[in-house]
Amino acid sequence: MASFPYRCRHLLAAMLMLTPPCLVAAASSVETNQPWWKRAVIYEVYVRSFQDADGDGLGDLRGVVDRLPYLQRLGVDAIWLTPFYPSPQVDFGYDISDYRSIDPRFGSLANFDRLVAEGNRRGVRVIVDLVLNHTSDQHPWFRESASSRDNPRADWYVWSDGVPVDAPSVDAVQRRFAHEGRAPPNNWTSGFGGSAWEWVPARRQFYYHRFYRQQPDLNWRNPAVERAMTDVMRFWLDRGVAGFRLDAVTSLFEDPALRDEPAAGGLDAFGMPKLRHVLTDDLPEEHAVIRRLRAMVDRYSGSRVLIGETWVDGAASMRRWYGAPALDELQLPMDTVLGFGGPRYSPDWFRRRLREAQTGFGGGQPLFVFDNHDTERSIDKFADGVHDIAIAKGIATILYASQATALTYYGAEIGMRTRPPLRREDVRDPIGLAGWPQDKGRDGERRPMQWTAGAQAGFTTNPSPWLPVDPDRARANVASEEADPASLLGWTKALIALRRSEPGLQGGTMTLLDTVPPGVLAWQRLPGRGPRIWVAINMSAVAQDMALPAGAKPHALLTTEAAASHDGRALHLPPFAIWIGRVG
Ligand code: TEU
Repeated sequence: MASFPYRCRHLLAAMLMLTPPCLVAAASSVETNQPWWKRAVIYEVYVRSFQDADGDGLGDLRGVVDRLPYLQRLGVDAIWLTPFYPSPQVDFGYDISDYRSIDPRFGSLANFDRLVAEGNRRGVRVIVDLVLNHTSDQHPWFRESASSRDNPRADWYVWSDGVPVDAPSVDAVQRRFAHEGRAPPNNWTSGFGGSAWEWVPARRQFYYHRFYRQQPDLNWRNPAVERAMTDVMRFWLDRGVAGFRLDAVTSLFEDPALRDEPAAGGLDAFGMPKLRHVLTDDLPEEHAVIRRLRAMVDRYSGSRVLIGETWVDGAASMRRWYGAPALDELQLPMDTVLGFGGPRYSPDWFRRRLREAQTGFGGGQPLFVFDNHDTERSIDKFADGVHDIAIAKGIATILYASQATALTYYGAEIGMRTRPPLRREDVRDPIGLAGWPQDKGRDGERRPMQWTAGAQAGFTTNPSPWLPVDPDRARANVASEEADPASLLGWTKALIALRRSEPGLQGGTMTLLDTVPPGVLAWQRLPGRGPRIWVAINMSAVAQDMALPAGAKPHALLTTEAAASHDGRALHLPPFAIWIGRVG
């Protein structure tokens, strides 16, 4: 079990909360019958940016092995590794050209096996990212498929003859993407710029790509594709992975009739009409495939887990991704609405969404996530410029003290900031090149991990890392925050330790509290056994008093340095303070 960063020696001091964030209770870990992933903390390692062990300026698998002790200290149960497979790196590994190997830039299969073994020794499981929706255009499957209309893999991707360029259905936008007298078959757009259709002269046909043109979509209506991908999954399961994070999993299928999608109004960052993706995303055909993949994974021992990148817009769709009520599809579809949909740091939004996750997911286990390699870091999204760290502590509290599996992203625990490039010539992410200046791409949230305040932040010895380290490393880095219990890292460690040790934060039920002062988000955790817990977050810049239940015997477990306290009848919450405790 992770060691606690600090303890309160005297109960009185603890009750008065005069000290920095203070962990009072240190009960030993509670045994539960739940599968490991239900109470897990999962940590996304963006491999390119985490730790460079060989000095080439790019993170690698040996680097991750070197940092396992840190992850263990933090209390991480599993890491999700972003793609490390051989790849042309057009989309930094999400364009895979060989699913059963390691790109030499990141290491070797021997390095991978060592990471799994060392990780297991330290209680850190390894989850791999798997891209089922598309391959690289350099994958042998696609090269073969693109070579003619009658090769053995001719039907492995989504091909179309298109339509005559002068057909009445063809609009001006489609006409721009015409070749040899043929226009794309419909108005579908790529999420990464331009038409979703790319012409291949050898076949005199277009192929569909939801993402870059170098990422052709596989044809999941072809059972051979499913068989091939199932074999890939077995390959990694046999090597000991704890599960998969399934990339873009909601877009495996497209409308077989290739009908136009309705316009959503306006233009995207690349100048294409915005569409409602009702015919290329979240189609019902998906679910039979996911059920079969889940059944296969379930035949392995050790509760292997399927995590889904599920950008869907509400609980009804989430229930389908769990396969409710049977719960025979993804164990952990990401709740992207809670984590990425919120407008600002205010209780109403979170109260509604947390309640929805508790009651609206058909019994599925929520997976909360606020940060990843595709989106602005949550600290920048919610910060007010004055109370940034206090706000980040509030987000961490929602993540770790609610009844959900927690998914975090490297650097969130130290308050790393989003730092997009200032000049177009510095951009590495092709989205930023195509979308500049409206969309600067995703480099900003992918900067090297800040281990120290040193020249290359302890990430690499190379003077030119693949993305420059952020000057903010002097303020936010592991070395200084590990030494400071009042830091964001100190708070995060204490939260995770409490989550592991306190029965009230494991299992049981979670109820949002409605009778709270303005600006306060609070909930109750009621375990099967043991005292109930209250978690109260003052999200406002005004001090608030919150009444305790009659007869409560409040006992603080963890509070921020803002000296949240109680007098037996009410919690006193200074601006942005957080109080977690037993209320009897
Ligand atoms: O992202 C899928 C996804 O929906 C993205 O389009 C996301 O909305 C976008 O990156 C925001 O700018 C996954 C991966 O997480 C992403 O890194 C890949 O680029 C993408 O799939 C293609 O594989």
